[in-house]
Amino acid sequence: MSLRQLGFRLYLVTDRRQTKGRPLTDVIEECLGAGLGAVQLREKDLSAAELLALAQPLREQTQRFGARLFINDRADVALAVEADGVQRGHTSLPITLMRTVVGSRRLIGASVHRLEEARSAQLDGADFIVFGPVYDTPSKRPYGPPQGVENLRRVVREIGIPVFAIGGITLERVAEVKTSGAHGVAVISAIFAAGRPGEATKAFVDALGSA
Ligand code: TZP
Repeated sequence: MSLRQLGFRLYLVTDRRQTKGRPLTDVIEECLGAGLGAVQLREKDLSAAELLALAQPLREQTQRFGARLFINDRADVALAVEADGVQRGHTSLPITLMRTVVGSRRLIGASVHRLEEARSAQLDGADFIVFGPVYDTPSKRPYGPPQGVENLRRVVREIGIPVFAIGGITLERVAEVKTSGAHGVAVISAIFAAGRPGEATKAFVDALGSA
């Protein structure tokens, strides 16, 4: 998987509780219209059937805009909706077995918190890494202190596959994140909690540059 093939630098991770009462699909539609290149459906409390009910419209929307769709953890749901890939977390199937399930045509993103985990994910065949939390973010305090930009820089230096920074990413921090050489950023609240998610998306896309 070359950097060119991945095709996105902004990776929007869903949290349907942060949409200010709007349907998730409305917010996603607005963001896709503003140039969003990839969405990860991450609603960990939902059953497979409930996830499927959200994933189906997201598949239709992302396809219409030529954007990628990833499903967090659930390789079965990813296959069911013909998503572009799956995002692996710490309690997911091991990457090698996930690959057996999703095949070589779908992408596997690996969420990691440390350099050693990033190394193993790459060895096991992940297509890209999501590393964090880089900055302090209320939703991730259970994972301990933020990793910081220096650790992000180390991961980027050692890892050949694209690295996305996650955790407390704001528009103002994009310039600092870019100094690490990270391929892109993964974001929840900076877009979902924005007054106008579409405008926030456009600002991120412009700041990140073309994929
Ligand atoms: N993984 C590491 S930090 C995080 C996840 C899912 C939450 C990121 O949320 P925000 O609002 O973009 O800081």
